Amino acid sequence: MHQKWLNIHLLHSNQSNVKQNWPTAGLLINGDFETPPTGGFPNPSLAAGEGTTSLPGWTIGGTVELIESNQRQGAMILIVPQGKHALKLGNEAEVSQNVELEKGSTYSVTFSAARTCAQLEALNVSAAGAVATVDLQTLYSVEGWDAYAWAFQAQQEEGAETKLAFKNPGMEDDPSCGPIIDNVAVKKLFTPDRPEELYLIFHCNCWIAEPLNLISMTCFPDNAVINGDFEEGPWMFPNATLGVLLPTNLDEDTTSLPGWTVESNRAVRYIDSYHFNVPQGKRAIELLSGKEGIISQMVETTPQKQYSLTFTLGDAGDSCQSPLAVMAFAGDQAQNFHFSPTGNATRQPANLTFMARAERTRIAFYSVYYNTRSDDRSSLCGPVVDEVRVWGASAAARLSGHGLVGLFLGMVVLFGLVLN
Ligand SMILES: [Ca+2]
Repeated sequence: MHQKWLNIHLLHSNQSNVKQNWPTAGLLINGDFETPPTGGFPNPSLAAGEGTTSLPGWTIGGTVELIESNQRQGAMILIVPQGKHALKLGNEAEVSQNVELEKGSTYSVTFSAARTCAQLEALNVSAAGAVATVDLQTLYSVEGWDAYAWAFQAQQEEGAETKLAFKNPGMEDDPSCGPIIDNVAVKKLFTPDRPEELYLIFHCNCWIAEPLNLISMTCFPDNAVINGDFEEGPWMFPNATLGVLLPTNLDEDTTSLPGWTVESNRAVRYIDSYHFNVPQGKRAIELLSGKEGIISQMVETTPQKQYSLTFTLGDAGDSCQSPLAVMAFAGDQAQNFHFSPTGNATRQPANLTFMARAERTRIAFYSVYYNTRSDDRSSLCGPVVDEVRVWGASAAARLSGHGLVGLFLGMVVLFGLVLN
């Protein structure tokens, strides 16, 4: 990944004015709430909201409660996503941390959240004048918590700090209810450049194996999709066994998944190759919740020109019950692709051709089915997409009819050029 270690200065907001140098990505100060407050962690047998008077690294507003794993609240055991402690936000309570960020850059914040009561619970995340409400009503995993990501653009001048805040927007009848947060990290996002367009004579991708792509030259615009490999995205903890959920960002200017929009009210899951099957590289997207989990991108196209949308369809390896299928859209074309790999394969290629009608064409994906895992029958799962590309197809079609001799002559020339 892009380990460019710019400094993010984090301020001990309620402790001292000592600034720390911090890398571009990682846990906030006491982002896991495992640093004991002065006087130690509160006694978990105290009534809700009592005992938490200070929180290293954070500024508290309203009633917050440091909770401990296995702590009970009535008949319920409170969920601590990571380690031994997490933070519960009471009615309209807020916790915030000041972070020094690079103005104009996009940052993604990753955090774990759980709800406590079987009521509507939500979490407001805000920074730099932007705010998002993350709906915690849907449980995506049986663990009872999930990791989410949300992105914002840093606005503060150099030397000034951005307040990153989490707030419980609700007024529950039961004040002991309220969302739990844990594991808060930020990452500066890098937006991959739009793929270069090379107008040379022959396109070797269509004809020869991948190692020779080094000399790939095209006679039409190459892949038009940004971040089609999904390799750039939000921070993921090395132990992120549940992946990271990407809630809708349809109404927002920024996205935790550069190039892409989650345009549905349900989230999609960002997965890594350490805990899931990923078709290519280290990251991919698992589509959840059928039509309620849609990712899309507007790609640049030339009107009246034919294109191919190609992508890899996969199985996340998370015991997802079949059938798995993806509905793919490109302009006015739509087609579903069932995942039916041969042998032990965990991936298969898919291709949808379309005629561009405008200078920008929407491509989109959702899961055809509403899948759950076979082992617990309730965690949401689904097909995986990766390696999304849009190729100009007309030139490839012409080549397939008449261009073989020319292709090989051209390749000889290319090899000559490369050898020189
Ligand atoms: Ca990938």
